[in-house]
Amino acid sequence: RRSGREIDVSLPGRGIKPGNAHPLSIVTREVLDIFRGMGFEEVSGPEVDTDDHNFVVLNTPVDHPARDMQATFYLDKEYLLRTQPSAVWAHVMRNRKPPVRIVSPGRVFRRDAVDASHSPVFHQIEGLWVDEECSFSDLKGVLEAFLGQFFGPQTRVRFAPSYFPFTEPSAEVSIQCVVCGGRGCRTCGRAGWLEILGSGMVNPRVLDMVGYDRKKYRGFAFGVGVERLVMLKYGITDMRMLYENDLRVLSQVR
Ligand code: 2NL
Repeated sequence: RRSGREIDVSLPGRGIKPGNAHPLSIVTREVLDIFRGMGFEEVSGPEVDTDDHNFVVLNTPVDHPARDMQATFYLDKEYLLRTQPSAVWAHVMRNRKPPVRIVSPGRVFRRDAVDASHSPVFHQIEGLWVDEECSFSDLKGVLEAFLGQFFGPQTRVRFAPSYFPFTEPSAEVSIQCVVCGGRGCRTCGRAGWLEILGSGMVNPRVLDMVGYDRKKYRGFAFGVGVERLVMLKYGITDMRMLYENDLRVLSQVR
């Protein structure tokens, strides 16, 4: 009788579509759950930290060549946007004695140009286990268990020598390509293997710097890029899709 636009309460409602967590959040939780199952405790820290925590404690002093590759965002002489979540471990290790078994997720920052596989802001998860008995076989066992749970029990894992300032020896960890099964394709660059994790035995110099006795303790550490895991798990070929918040992409996940 008035405008003809009254609400017709007899019509069915429009319905509310349930939302879902962002793929980066889903995968981060999944990874943390797996490591929690192996006794790792989650520790997070600030995205702005000191040069000391981000670099010096991790055996990357001011004149170290590895600093060049990091192209870091400095806020002033002392503070910077962290380049790795393990910046928080300096606080943890200086305040507790081993055993320390922690895993740290977080946003990290590097001065990189954006393309299909690079972003100046991305996400990593790093883990650390320092104990009296903690060997390279423990490192292999823990990382194989993680990759088997994340990618499936049939996953083939490869360890190869590598270098990081904070670990010695270091190993890069690859899985057989989930796209081509190792035959060689675009995703794995015809190698048949995908590099997933960086890892190694904690450099004794890191133990010295946090006041741990290098004769009594040793440990291993690892780092994994969350974007990489998400892209492989969901078949996303351009990393920018994870930052554009396009529901046509995000609502396909779970
Ligand atoms: C990578 C490499 C890695 C670590 C991170 C670490 C931290 C401390 C001591 C020893 Cl305090 N290690 N972190 C070690 C090895 C590899 O990440 O390529 N991540 C995506």
